[in-house]
Amino acid sequence: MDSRPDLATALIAGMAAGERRAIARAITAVENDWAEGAALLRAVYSDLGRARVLGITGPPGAGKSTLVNALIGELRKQGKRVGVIAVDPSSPISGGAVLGDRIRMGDHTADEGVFIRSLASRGHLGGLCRSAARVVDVLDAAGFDLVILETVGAGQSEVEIADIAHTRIVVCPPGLGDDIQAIKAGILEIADIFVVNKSDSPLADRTERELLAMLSLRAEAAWVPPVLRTVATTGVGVQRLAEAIEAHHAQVGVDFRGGALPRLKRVLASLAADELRARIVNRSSPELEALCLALRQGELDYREAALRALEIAAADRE
Ligand SMILES: Nc1nc2c(ncn2[C@@H]2O[C@H](COP(=O)(O)OP(=O)(O)OP(=O)(O)O)[C@@H](O)[C@H]2O)c(=O)[nH]1
Ligand SMILES: [Mg+2]
Repeated sequence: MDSRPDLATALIAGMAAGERRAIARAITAVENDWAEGAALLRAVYSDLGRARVLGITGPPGAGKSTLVNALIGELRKQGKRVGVIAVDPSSPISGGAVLGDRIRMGDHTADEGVFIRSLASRGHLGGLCRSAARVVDVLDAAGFDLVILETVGAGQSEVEIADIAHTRIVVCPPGLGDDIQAIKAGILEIADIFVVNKSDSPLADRTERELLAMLSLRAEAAWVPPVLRTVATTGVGVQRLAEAIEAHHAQVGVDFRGGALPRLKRVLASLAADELRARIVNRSSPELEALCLALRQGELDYREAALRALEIAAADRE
């Protein structure tokens, strides 16, 4: 008899009781595509969608983790339970040490209402977007009111991960100079709230002005992203940030799963792309190898070869 569904049942019960070990184990199971992970997600699926997902992204060292740490303090004051997923962090939240796959948070380690997990992008089975989406589901099922997703950088994968979030916060530290242009091209368009963190720096005024100037070029919309100043290390401005998150939530609504079709389509495209990449890159197939040779010898152009690779991967249902 397969005992894995039983294990999933035990994990769900443990999660409902707020047991950290059960939550950690469930996350590991879904991350690694274990059978009990799949059983667990199937079992909880109809209960999902209660947690609000907050995406926090921005360049390395912008102060995202410090801000998350401060924000958790604010949310805990309101009695909310908070899950945090830090994607590929180069520096740990609140200056703690990365211990295995967990990050120790200086201020909130002992708090039962807070759960923090890091997700490494390197060497990961499947794609990061899929992992992040599944871990969000586990924390949602575990009853966290808010799940915060911290991602680094301004690349496409951050935009994809940010699509999972209901409210997207882009952290812009002062003194980015021309880098703000690079951010502009990607994540500026997806921001619901801008935060000029490290606003104890004299360069913060300029960054704020630049962001406001960029925003003035945006088309009129029901929600105008605010530009907020914070000093994450001291907590200045964090209460206003929590209020802005609440305001965005009230304006945009909670029905994310049913309500935002274009966004869900993008999430689906990322998930499909992850799956496709895994099939093409990780599996050995004589057909794919022949295709690579044909491409190298100029018998096919890239687009033809890519379309052929799609067909081969689609037929691969291992
Ligand atoms: N002066 C000042 N320093 C800050 C502020 N917020 C964060 N820092 C410092 O900036 C450094 C980077 O902070 P992190 O919170 O690790 O930044 P991060 O964006 O999470 O970094 P990565 O996850 O590595 O991309 C740390 O030394 C923080 O103490 C702030 O508001 N003012
Ligand atoms: Mg960080």
